[in-house]
Amino acid sequence: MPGKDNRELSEGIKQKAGELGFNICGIARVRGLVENVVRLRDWIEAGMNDKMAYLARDLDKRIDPGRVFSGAKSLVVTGLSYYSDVLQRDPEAPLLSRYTYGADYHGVVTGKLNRLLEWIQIVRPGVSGRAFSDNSSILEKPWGREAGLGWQGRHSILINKKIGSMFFIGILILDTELEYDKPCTEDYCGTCRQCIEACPTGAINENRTIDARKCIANLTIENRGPIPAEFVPHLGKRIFGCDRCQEVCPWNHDPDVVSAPEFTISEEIAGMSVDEWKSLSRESFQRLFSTTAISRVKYEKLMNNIRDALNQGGSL
Ligand code: B12
Ligand code: SF4
Ligand code: SF4
Repeated sequence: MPGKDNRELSEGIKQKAGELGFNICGIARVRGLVENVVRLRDWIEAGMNDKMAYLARDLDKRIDPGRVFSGAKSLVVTGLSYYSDVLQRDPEAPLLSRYTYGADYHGVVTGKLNRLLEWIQIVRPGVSGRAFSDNSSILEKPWGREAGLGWQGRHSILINKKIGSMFFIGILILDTELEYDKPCTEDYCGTCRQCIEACPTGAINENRTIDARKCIANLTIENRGPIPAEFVPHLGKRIFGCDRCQEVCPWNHDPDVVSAPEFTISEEIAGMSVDEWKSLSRESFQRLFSTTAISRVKYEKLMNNIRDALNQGGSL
């Protein structure tokens, strides 16, 4: 396929991605991200993946999407913002992390990517692709950097200069050549260390990785067991995920962004009081959260988190 067609298609993909609601989109050539191997292996050997065993498996696949999808040539990397000014109203209520507001992002992002793929297949028949968003162990943040979308801050999250860091990464792997963006090689953190200083549990390592054994996001979601007693006093009312390192980041203070309407918090959840959270029934849990990312944990885990975060002791 001549270069001009690749350029036109790449421009068309970015335009279509914008029409589908994605805030940012970049394109990278498939390769093995070998520069990540040492850091990744050290992280796993130190046990920093905690109980997320899948992160330690098939490292060759983790760094090379060519081993995940045969014939892979290009990666379209997208960002969909979940930044919102509308937050929970009761300042005493247990805190949800903002990425849980609204619909479960896995389906929203991959749904949009599949529509983008259908459009690509009309323009260039015969192309195959696969959509991912946090449903594989592909190194999504390094791919965001590779596609020119931004840099990984000291808190390890991908930051874009325009929209900050509160966005989901989506990846569409394609078996066709495209025109590629320049990787982001800059570091716009400068001398700032606010996220490291603000992290309630000291989970941020100096080499821009996170010790998941200490991270509240892991302790309240992925780690299905009880939260170790030493971390309970540091939860600060958080019951599902944690936004602290992103909230203090200057790049999130005034992002130039309109977040996806799918991620607006519902009136009912936004208005829940401490007592309503404490007495949340299994039925209400199902009704309120079955279509959100909170359905990732069982009712019992959420109730234990609520108990820990409110520091009540005993069981709910
Ligand atoms: C495991 C995981 C977690 C774990 C571990 C977090 C972590 N930072 O590793 C836990 C459960 C703690 C977690 C928490 C959160 N997560 Co999470 N998580 C993932 C997941 C599945 C894998 C990340 C991973 O591989 N970690 C292992 C480490 C070692 O890899 P890494 O962080 O990518 O860093 C590597 C390189 O970047 C490199 N590196 C860093 N800087 C530099 C510089 C140079 C020069 C080089 C060579 C390398 C390098 O070092 C590492 C080794 O290669 C990804 C989805 C995916 N498949 O990628 C989502 C993902 C990273 N999570 C996401 C989100 C939203 C969150 C939370 C904000 C949710 C919340 N509010 O609670 C928090 C943020 C906590 C934090 N500060 O990171 C988003 C981030 C979006 C973005 N804008 O970047 C992702 C991309 C999911 C998605 N599709 O949107 N998460
Ligand atoms: S999400 Fe919270 S606990 Fe995890 S690194 Fe960021 S501030 Fe620390
Ligand atoms: S808080 Fe500062 S150091 Fe941390 S990611 Fe943001 S700019 Fe970088």
